[in-house]
Amino acid sequence: MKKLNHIPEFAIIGHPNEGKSSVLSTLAEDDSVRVSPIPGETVTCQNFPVMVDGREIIRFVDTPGFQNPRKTLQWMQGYQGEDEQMIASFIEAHAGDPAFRDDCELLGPVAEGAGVIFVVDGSRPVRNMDRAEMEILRLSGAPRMAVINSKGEDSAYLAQWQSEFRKHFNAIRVFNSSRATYIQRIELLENLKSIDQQWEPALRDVVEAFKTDWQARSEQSVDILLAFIGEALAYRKTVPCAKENQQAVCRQMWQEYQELIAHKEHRAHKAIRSLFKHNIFNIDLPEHSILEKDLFSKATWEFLGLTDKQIILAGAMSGAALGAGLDVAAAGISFGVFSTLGGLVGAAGTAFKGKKWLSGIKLLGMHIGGEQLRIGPVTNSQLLYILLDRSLLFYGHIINWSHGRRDYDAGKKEIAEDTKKEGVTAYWNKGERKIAERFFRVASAGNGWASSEAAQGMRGLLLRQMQQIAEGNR
Ligand SMILES: Nc1nc2c(ncn2[C@@H]2O[C@H](COP(=O)(O)OP(=O)(O)OP(=O)(O)O)[C@@H](O)[C@H]2O)c(=O)[nH]1
Ligand SMILES: [Mg+2]
Repeated sequence: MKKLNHIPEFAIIGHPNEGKSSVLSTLAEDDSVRVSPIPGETVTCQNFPVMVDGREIIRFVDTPGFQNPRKTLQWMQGYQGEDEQMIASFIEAHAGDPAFRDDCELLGPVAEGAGVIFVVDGSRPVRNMDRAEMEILRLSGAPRMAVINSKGEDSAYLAQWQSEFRKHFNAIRVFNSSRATYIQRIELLENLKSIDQQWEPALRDVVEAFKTDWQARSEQSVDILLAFIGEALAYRKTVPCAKENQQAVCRQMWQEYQELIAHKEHRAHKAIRSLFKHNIFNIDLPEHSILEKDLFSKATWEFLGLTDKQIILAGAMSGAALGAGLDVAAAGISFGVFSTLGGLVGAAGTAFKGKKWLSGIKLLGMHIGGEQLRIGPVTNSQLLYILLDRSLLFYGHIINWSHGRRDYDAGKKEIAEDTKKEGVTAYWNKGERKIAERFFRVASAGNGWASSEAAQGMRGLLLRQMQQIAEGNR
C-alpha cells in the first residue's frame, strides 16, 4: 500500500450515468463540473483541486464510466505479475484498444495511487456488472469508499447495495449529491478517514481545513451583512426644498432610498453567494415570501409593524397630492401603499386638517417640515429585523444548495413552497432581541457603529444563527 505523502487524491469511479460527476461537483463545491442525463458525458479524466486559502488541500478526479468491466476483470484475474503493478500493466496492455478506452482512462489515477470513491445509483438493484466493477477495485488495492447516490426517492435496494459493498469496500456512505447539505458533505469527508490508516492524518487535516474555511466564510458573511444593514440604518440625507416642491422632492428621496437599499441588499447577497462558490444557481425568491416582497410594499410595512396611524400618515401625503389636484397614481409618491389606501387617504385628509400633516411626519425617520426635507436615520427597528430575515433566509438557501444539483427550476419551486412568512428573528428570545435593539440604536445613530460593542454582540448573534441554519435547526 502506498503511503500518502502528498495531497490526497480521490478518483470518482463507477458505471456511466450513475452520478459520479454530480457527487464530485458537490464534494468539491464546483458547479462547473459537467453533469448530464446522457450516459458517457465524461470521457476523459479531469482534476478538480479543492483550494483553501490559496492552497490545494485535496483533489478529486472525475472519470468516465466503466466500458468493459467484465473483460477487464477477467484479464485481472488471470494476471500473474506483481500486485502493485497490476493496474499499470492492464493499462499498458490495452492502451489504444478502443474496446477498453474508458477503462484505461478511469484506472489511470488509480495506477498513480489515488484513492477511490465508487458511486452507484442506489435506486436500482445490484447487477453482475456492478460486482465486476467492485471486484476490479478490490483487486486494485486502492483505499476505497462506496457511495450510494440515490438519484430517485427509491430506497428499496439500499440494504442489497450495503450488503454487497461490505465485501468490497472500507467504508460505505449514503449520499445524495443533489440534496447534500454542508453537514452531510463534511460527514462524508470525515468518513473517508477510515478507509486507510495511513491516509488518516492527511485526511484529518483536510477535514479541519474544510471546517476552518467554513467558519471563515460564515464570519465573512456576517461582516458583509452587517456592513450593508448598518449603512441602511445609518442613512440620512437632508436637502433644502421650497414648500411648493416638497411633494416632488420627497418622492424622489424616497425613491432614492428604496433603490439604494435594494441595490445594497442585492450586492451583499451576491457577495455571500460567491463566498459559497455558486456561479450558476441563483435564487429568485418566491413572490409570496417576505423575501421577494418589495421592501417598501404595504405587506412589508405591516410586517415592519407600522401602526395604522403611520400608514395613514403615509397616505396623507397622497391626500395632499389630491388636494393639489393631482391624481394619486400620477403623482406617484408611491410608498407602495397608495393604491390600497384609497379609503384611508380621504380619512387622513380630514384627520390632519388640510396640510397640517406636513409638519413633523416621521416615517422610518422621514421628516418633512419648513424649508428642508430630511430622510433617515431609520427610527423603526422593524426594518432591521426584516433585512436580517431576508438575508438569513437567503443564506440558508445558498449554503444548502449542493453544487451537484442541476434541476434549478424544480429547486426554486421547492424553495417557493417551503418559504414561510416568518423569518428566523420571529423566534428570537428577549435576550436576542435586546442584542438586536442595541445594535439598531448604535447603527442608526451613524458613524462608528462598526467597532462598537453592540456590533460585536450582533456579530456573535448572527454567527450563532448561521451555525444553527447550517445544522438545520432554524
Ligand atoms: N435526482 C437526482 N439526480 C441525479 C443525482 N445525481 C445525478 N443525477 C442525475 O443523473 C444524471 C447523471 O449524472 P452525472 O453526474 O452526469 O453522471 P456520471 O456518472 O458522471 O455520468 P457519465 O459521466 O456519463 O459517466 C444527470 O442527469 C444528473 O442530473 C442525484 O443525486 N439526484
Ligand atoms: Mg460524468
